[in-house]
Amino acid sequence: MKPSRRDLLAAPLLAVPALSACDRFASAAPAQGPEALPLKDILPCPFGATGMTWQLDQADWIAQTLKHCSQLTPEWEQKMERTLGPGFTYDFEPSDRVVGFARDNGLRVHGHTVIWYSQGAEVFDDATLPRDRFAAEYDRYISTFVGRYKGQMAGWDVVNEPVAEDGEGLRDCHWSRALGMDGYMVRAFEQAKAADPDAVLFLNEYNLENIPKKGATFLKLVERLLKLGAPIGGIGTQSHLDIEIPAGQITTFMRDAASLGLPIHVSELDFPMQREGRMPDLRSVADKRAQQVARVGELAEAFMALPERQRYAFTTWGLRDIDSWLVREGKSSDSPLLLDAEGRANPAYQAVVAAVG
Ligand code: 9MR
Repeated sequence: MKPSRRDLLAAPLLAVPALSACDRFASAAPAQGPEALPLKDILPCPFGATGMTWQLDQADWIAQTLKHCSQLTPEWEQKMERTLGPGFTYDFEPSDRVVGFARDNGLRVHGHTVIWYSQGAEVFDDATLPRDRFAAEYDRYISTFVGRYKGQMAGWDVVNEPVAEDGEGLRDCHWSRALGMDGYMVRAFEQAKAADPDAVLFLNEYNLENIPKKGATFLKLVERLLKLGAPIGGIGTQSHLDIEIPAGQITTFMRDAASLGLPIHVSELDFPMQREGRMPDLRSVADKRAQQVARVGELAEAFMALPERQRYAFTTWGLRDIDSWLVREGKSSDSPLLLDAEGRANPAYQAVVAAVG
């Protein structure tokens, strides 16, 4: 006979009469890490994480953010999917809220992101919009948006993810089709520079450490754009780390990047133990954890070894595991960030602290 709902609800209490309520909860809880001292006090550079409007109403997120962070990156509010409406109308209100929160609490803000291949195609339709209107609206968007926060932003991801997925060349997109492959990027940097001359302007990309060819294509692109006169002021390496890459690969990329002499931003660090689309990993949790800690430690060491003027900031994409897009979207549940749900130190936190020395 199928148990009734009433039976099921009563069952746990009947099954474990010898355990107190406390014991039962304790056995289900994961091992807790040690207390995490404020990262902004430990790191020799700004420590950043992301913020979104709904988090501004959460007391625990605010407390942890103010404890650890000296910089904030809006995770979503500054993307065209939020800021740009039909007919080239703008709505910067959510962006204003995140920037205002940071300003009121003494955090510097890193803007993310102005021009991104994955955004804006519905309004900037390169098939129907005359080329001169496209170019005029492109300029107006960048100068209006960046100019709105003139003097308030530490830096901006002006162009995000321009390199092809596998690192073979650059991405074809509505921007490149209308304004030219290098042309759309040079133009975006020029517009941003004119709108806020003091902000550090970044070219931001992912998988640079994970796929050496992509790292090389990206650095060649930076060099070429600089020669073309683009006022690029910094390199953003998102560092959504693949913890399985060989030891040394991260260090090599960081050294190659550093040779350009620009400030570097570890801009979106996270490090899931199981990556989407991979075969299930049958190694023990301890083995995977050791691999995760080793790669995060390598990244932190390579970054901390940079000259001070090249360490723009060290930013994780979310502060605690529960703030991670990977956890929110069900892509990871295995501590992809430095702090656990309660703000205690995950093993990777210790690796970052050790890298500081
Ligand atoms: O974490 C972000 C998620 O909440 C958004 O839905 C998504 C689309 O706007 O973007 C995520 O952040 C991405 C970032 O902007 C660029 N690099 C990859 C990040 C993770 O997908």
